[in-house]
Amino acid sequence: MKLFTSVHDVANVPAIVKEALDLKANPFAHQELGKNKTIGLIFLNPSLRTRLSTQKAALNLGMNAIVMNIDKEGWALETRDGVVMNGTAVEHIREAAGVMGEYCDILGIRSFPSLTDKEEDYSEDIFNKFIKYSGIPVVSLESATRHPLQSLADLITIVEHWQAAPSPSERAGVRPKVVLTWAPHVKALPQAVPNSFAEWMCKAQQEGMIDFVITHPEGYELAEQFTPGAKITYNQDEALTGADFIYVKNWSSYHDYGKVLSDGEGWMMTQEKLKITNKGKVMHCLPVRRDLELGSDILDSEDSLVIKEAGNRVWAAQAVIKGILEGL
Ligand code: AN0
Ligand code: CP
Repeated sequence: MKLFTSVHDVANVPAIVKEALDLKANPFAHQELGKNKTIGLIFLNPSLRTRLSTQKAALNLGMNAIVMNIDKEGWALETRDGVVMNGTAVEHIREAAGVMGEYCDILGIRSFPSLTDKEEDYSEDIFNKFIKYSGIPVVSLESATRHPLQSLADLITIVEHWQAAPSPSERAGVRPKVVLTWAPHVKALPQAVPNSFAEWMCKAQQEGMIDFVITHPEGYELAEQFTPGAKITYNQDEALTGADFIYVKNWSSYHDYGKVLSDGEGWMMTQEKLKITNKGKVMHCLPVRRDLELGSDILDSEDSLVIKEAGNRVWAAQAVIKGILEGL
């Protein structure tokens, strides 16, 4: 693997899920693979999970990991071409990325969207410039439109919990129903997490691993390229009926780009709503706003997988970095 920007960079999705679960069972089996290799983790935005889990994954593979919060600690970057740099930007992305390529064997980049310019965000201009000018393999730590390490960890979590409980024989040959449900938020958030989750779940559905349903209020339709084969409904109750995994996430509007269209009254996930599911387990990528997106009655209960899900970020990152190291 030379790049990890979306599910399309993965040749075999069930195989990478299995690889991640094997790494979880045996984390230090490949410590020689990363010896004397360096991964640079560059954050243009805040992070807790992605930063710590990816660093830990690299260390488990014997790599050196260097981390930079470039938004706070680096020179202000100019990302546009053809501009005279007589403003506040000190350094151009061409030089900054080129230099990172000199120091590292693999680069991880987090770069959120502006949510003001849909065309620019969806062209992945900044992320693609890091790929172009660093000249080394790049892993997405969440780009403007996708968060593939999160989505892989989500799929790992679904597969592992479906296989394990309540009894493997009962579930043999049965596909879990996975529901992505929009939730309220006070801020305009990117579509990256739901785009990416949908893209991975649609692929998992094609592979016969799950059945996938998306529910959201009118106006929050995701870009169609991310949802091939998904069932999409405005009726949350209909979506939740019989659900085995409920993935809760807010996102801002794609069509009315970056806008919060309503306060989302009634869309928060609660224990009461779980009653119509199939003893559904609740997931969220975190960070989560308690009692706004998701009820604390769920977060503090056995129905929540959010901590285990975040734990699986390590194995997702380790499987991806291992795949890239093998191709170096
Ligand atoms: C970000 C988002 O929704 O993309 C990061 C999630 C991993 N969330 C927030 O900004 C709260
Ligand atoms: N889920 C996730 O990516 O969390 P962070 O933003 O804290 O990295």
